[in-house]
Amino acid sequence: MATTTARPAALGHPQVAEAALTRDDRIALLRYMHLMRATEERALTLYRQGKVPGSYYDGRGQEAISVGASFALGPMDRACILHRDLGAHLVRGVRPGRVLAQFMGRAGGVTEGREGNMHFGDRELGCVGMVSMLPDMMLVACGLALAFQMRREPRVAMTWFGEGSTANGVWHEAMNTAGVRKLPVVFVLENNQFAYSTPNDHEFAVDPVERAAGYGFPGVKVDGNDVEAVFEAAAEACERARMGGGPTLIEAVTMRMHGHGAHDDMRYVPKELFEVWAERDPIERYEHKLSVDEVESVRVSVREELERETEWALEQPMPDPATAGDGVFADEVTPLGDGNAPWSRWRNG
Ligand SMILES: Cc1ncc(C[n+]2csc(CCOP(=O)(O)OP(=O)(O)O)c2C)c(N)n1
Repeated sequence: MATTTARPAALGHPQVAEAALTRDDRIALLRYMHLMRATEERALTLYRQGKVPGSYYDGRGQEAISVGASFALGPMDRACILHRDLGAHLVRGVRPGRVLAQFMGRAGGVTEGREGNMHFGDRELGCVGMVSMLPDMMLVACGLALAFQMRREPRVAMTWFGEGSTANGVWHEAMNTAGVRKLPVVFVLENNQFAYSTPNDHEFAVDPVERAAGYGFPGVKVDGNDVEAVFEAAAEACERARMGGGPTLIEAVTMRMHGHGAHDDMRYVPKELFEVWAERDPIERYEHKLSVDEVESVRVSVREELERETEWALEQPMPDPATAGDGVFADEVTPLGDGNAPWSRWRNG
């Protein structure tokens, strides 16, 4: 159960019928949120023990967004996942042990020790490794969506980013490209109130969700601490994208409950603001939707799974330095103009 990718029963390919969540779907949503939190808590402990090199970045308090949005995707869709969105990796089937091994630079990690806790993604599960914390992944998602559109495939590309990205030029380029070409792409803006230490009122004069209309597509604002609200908005956006209706910008309003990274004590966050958001914890809120027994069984199974997965991750060796170059470059170079070059299919008709 732990390693399977639960999909909402109502969501089948090629089109989304309606976003009706079953009881099992709801249990899966809670389970993935718990799994994300437990994995990140464990990663933080490993970081403090000196086992995770560099800094460490998590998505504490934002679990409903990556879990709810990615739950609306089908197996053939693609996800460009950022550093606050571990839930999306888990929903797509990445085991927590591989994530922990990844953070520790072990051979059992997703990139087999070639990277730390940022730029990883299991391509076979449709997860694209992160290029940057800023909006560059929006353009990667646009590229994927353009390929789906050209091949007439009913597939969707989804990506996440913080509200700080909306002040970066690439954000506007991606919004424009998606709007002009009506790309099957879903942009999930995680407004967690701060871009590092910069608060919302120093980031933009107009709520960025309103900008979507200026680029010719819908912008939808949802409670980012309500996993079902995020899922419903994402399912609708995916359906529109699959039907040829183009992109959607979803603004999910939330709060970053940890510092920007493990090195940041977030002393710039007003205590009262933090307390208000602590009352809106997405996991605690969602637990009220399920029975006491269901909640307890999710908690116990996640706890047990994390123990097993941590043990497995710690057993993984460091990578063999002789393999450092493996997979970094393509084994064979295809000369330009060769019939096998990816673009020649389009150019030669
Ligand atoms: C082009 C560029 N500028 C600045 C940075 C440094 N930086 C990394 S994340 C970040 C803030 C991002 O804020 P936001 O987009 O709101 O995401 P959050 O961290 O809040 O999830 C900054 C300034 C960077 N990595 N790249």
